[in-house]
Amino acid sequence: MSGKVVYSVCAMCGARCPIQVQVEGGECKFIQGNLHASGIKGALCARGVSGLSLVEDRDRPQFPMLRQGGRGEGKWKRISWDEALDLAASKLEAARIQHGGKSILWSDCGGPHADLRHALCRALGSPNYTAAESACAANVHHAALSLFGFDRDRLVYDYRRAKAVVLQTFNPFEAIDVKEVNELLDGIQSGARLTVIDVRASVTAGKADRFLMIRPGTDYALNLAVINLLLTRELYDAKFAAAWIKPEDLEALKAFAAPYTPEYAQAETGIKAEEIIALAEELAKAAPAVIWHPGGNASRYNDSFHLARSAYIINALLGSIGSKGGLPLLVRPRHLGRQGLKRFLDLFPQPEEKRADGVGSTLPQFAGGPGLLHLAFKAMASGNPYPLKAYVVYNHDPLKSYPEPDKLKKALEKMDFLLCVTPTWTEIAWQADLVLPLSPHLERESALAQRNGLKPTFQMRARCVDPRFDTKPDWEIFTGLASRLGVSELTFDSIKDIWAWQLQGTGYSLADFEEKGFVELVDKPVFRSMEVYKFPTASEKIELVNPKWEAQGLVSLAPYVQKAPVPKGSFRLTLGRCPVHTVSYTQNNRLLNEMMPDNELWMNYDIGRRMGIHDGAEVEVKSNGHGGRVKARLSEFIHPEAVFMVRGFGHDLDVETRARGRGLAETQLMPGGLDKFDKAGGGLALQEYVVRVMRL
Ligand SMILES: Nc1nc2c(c(=O)[nH]1)N[C@H]1C(S)=C(S)[C@@H](COP(=O)(O)OP(=O)(O)OC[C@H]3O[C@@H](n4cnc5c(=O)[nH]c(N)nc54)[C@H](O)[C@@H]3O)O[C@H]1N2
Ligand SMILES: Nc1nc2c(c(=O)[nH]1)N[C@H]1C(S)=C(S)[C@@H](COP(=O)(O)OP(=O)(O)OC[C@H]3O[C@@H](n4cnc5c(=O)[nH]c(N)nc54)[C@H](O)[C@@H]3O)O[C@H]1N2
Ligand code: SF4
Ligand SMILES: [Mo]
Repeated sequence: MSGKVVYSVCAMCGARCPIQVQVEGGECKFIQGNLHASGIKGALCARGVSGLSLVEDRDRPQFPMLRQGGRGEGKWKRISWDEALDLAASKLEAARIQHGGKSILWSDCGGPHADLRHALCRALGSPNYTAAESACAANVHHAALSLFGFDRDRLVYDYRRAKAVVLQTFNPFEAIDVKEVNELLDGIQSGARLTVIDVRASVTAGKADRFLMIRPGTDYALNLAVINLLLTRELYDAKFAAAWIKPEDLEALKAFAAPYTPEYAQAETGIKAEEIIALAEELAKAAPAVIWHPGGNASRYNDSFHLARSAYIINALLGSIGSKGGLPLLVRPRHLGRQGLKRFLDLFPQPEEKRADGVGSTLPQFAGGPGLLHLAFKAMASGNPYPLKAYVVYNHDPLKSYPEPDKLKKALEKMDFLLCVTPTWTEIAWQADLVLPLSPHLERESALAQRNGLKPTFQMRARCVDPRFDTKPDWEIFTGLASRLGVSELTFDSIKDIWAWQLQGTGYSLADFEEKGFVELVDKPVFRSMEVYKFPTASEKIELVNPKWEAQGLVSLAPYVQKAPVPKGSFRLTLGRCPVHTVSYTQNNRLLNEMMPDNELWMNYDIGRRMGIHDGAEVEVKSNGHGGRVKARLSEFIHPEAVFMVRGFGHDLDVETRARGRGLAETQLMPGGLDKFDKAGGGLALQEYVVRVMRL
């Protein structure tokens, strides 16, 4: 092919896979996974490919827009970038001067390219940098923190060398990260036994050696039974326990787990006791090359924090924490005696003000991390602990990804200034005072990203084609704001200057990225030794009982609370992903909309037929008087107590011409949802809803 190959990074979801794009005459002709990246193998998912259709998409915001009418009225005036950046800077400055930097709330999609933005938020003196974590993985993060003293991303999943893998509430063959999919397939090919625990037969379940269909919301009972078996049958790794678990904690765990026999779990979960015993025995044989995945999006139930803890505890009992084929420790450049990318964030002191969401103050057990956005919304509505006055939203839509959008819209009225930086229309952007249109990833560069793992890597997002409309890359927007706000440390004239600054002291230069678009700091995976390792907890061991949590009256070993059976005609609402859409981002994408324009409500075939519901028939779904209509999809392969919906549908903005009016928004089914929150884990409980389904 003529033209050139540009190496870059996908941004159609948070996985940020390395890609390569064939560019000819200023157009993207072909896109694939970066062939040099060993975990990618040239592959991309459908959403990655659909990045191409964003380029010419006229449904997206095409120039900076200033609100004219009331919030959400949709009256806009086109302004120039200079005017837009001047205005944004002056509004942020006004908030800072009148109410302090802390009055600025920032929410962001996060991810490995976020350093520059996070640094700007800090430079403004705001402690309130957040991401959608409390609707995603906060419970897993905090489970890891409470046991190991570090975040969940400090452990890697070594699928390739695993002998047994358990995926629970986790569906990686549809909730895709290309590298993870490839590594898991490699592991399976090398003989790893795969167990999938799900309420329905997902694509991942289709690849399992053992599929356990579980009653929705009862997973914790299952895990406690597995812990019980490992301890009572002495299937656990006594050497690992002696090294890393305090004897009194192990005793406490034994006593705690004693009532949770396999028979108890069978009665709760519907999974046969023999199956549970067989699983525990199989894992003990495969140990320590075992992965019991603690879950991705764990904002589901009241006990999701404890479920994630129990998964980690099972790994610890099997000795797989820190082990090859299990969950080895993350490797950073410094573990290799190398210097990582220089961080913009480190240029600014951490603001002394307390966070508006209470993380680190009224919630002292949580530290660092991206905060708890739903609690920041509470602060926005109440003005407590202090008034929030300006809200910056980057690549994220809390009006689709958090429950109770109407409540949130009301709180937004209190903002003096709402700024949205986005490549596509979002509900929140529609409410904004100022919309800054971001160039989609194929049209922009971003600051370099450091990907830690078994092979630390620096990756570069390069521009494949020039911006189509009057849009700008992220770095231009944020350095433009920085220069106007007098933040000289973040004022750069070109992306090359930014990259060169980040690379200072690393031993690499820009030329090193030409060949592949990334640089790996080592050739082979590195496994850190556990011999000399100390966990960063008070006891330097794994804290099955964590004093910080206990001091807050939060029990570390929490009893399982039985799930009541659902009444006839009612179901537990379960949610998830499909392979061709990203959260609420892609429903209006031309290619993906063609593949899947609507979501459906999965329900059990026999139950549906008994209710007189046909496959494909429209049904009414209601939760406490809230709800809407959606098509039923009858399946033999879903638990009779569950219904399941792919999330992110039900868009109603006129500007989203393809997605508008298609499917049902699951957030309609979560009345009171912003308050269903677990103080121990920080995550929302987005699946604690019983819905009624009615034939029309
Ligand atoms: N295609 C695609 N891939 C994605 C994303 C995307 O939007 N689209 N998003 C990315 C993000 S942000 C995340 S956090 C991850 C999420 O990744 P996952 O958490 O794996 O995704 P989900 O589909 O939400 O949930 C996984 C499974 O949990 C099952 N489940 C629901 N309730 C229960 C229950 O009570 N018990 C059990 N055992 N199972 C249950 C669902 O049926 C579903 O198959 O995916 C990432 N990858
Ligand atoms: N009810 C309910 N709520 C949920 C979930 C659920 O399953 N059910 N899942 C939760 C989870 S796991 C997560 S991670 C959050 C996600 O919450 P969000 O981050 O808000 O979800 P997205 O739909 O990925 O992003 C929203 C918008 O940001 C822009 N955008 C986001 N990421 C990118 C990007 O990388 N590149 C570009 N170019 N634009 C981007 C797009 O305009 C997109 O429409 O939602 C959570 N909320
Ligand atoms: S998993 Fe798919 S959408 Fe996500 S970054 Fe990779 S290719 Fe893009
Ligand atoms: Mo997520």
